[in-house]
Amino acid sequence: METSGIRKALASILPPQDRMSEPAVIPPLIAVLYGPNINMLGMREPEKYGSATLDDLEALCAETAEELGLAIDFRQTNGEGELITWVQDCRGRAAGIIINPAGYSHTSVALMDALLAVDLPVIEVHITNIHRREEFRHLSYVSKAATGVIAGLGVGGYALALRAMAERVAPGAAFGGAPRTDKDE
Ligand code: DHK
Repeated sequence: METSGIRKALASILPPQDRMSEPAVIPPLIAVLYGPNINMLGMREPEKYGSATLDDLEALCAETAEELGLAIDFRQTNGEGELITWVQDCRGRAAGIIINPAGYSHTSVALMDALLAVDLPVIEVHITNIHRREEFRHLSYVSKAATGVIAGLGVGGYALALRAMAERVAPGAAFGGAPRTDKDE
């Protein structure tokens, strides 16, 4: 009996979990993390941050991730400790991190250390061009742990960040490894 015949015969007698099926490719998980005051997008200084809300941003990221074959875990917090814990939780769980650390970009050595510790591709995104703004915004500690930085392109910067991330982690991508499947581990 040829292979397809064996498969059909087995499929009819074995319980579903034992059948010889094609392995399903698991989409790489990207953590999309936001720091303080990003929950106020849309009402916060719209002349700088634009009119899109956090919900709009989530919809944009979800749509772009689906198109690229990525899974995303989208979260926002105002707390530095919580943001650091979320970064730590990415180790062994996520394939990459896209982060807008907001005000913590300019103050948090601890957040930089957490991003270095997890050893994942990191893309830092700022809605505004921090280099055209006050001098205290020009330094980002997080940039020292980032693979790349996008600043000043509005919320569209997150779609660009997801595309850049897909080039690194998606199955068969330019910088990616072999696809993970449900038969791994
Ligand atoms: C957002 C913030 O909340 C500021 O603290 C940063 C960043 C800039 C942004 O442009 O997305 O300085």
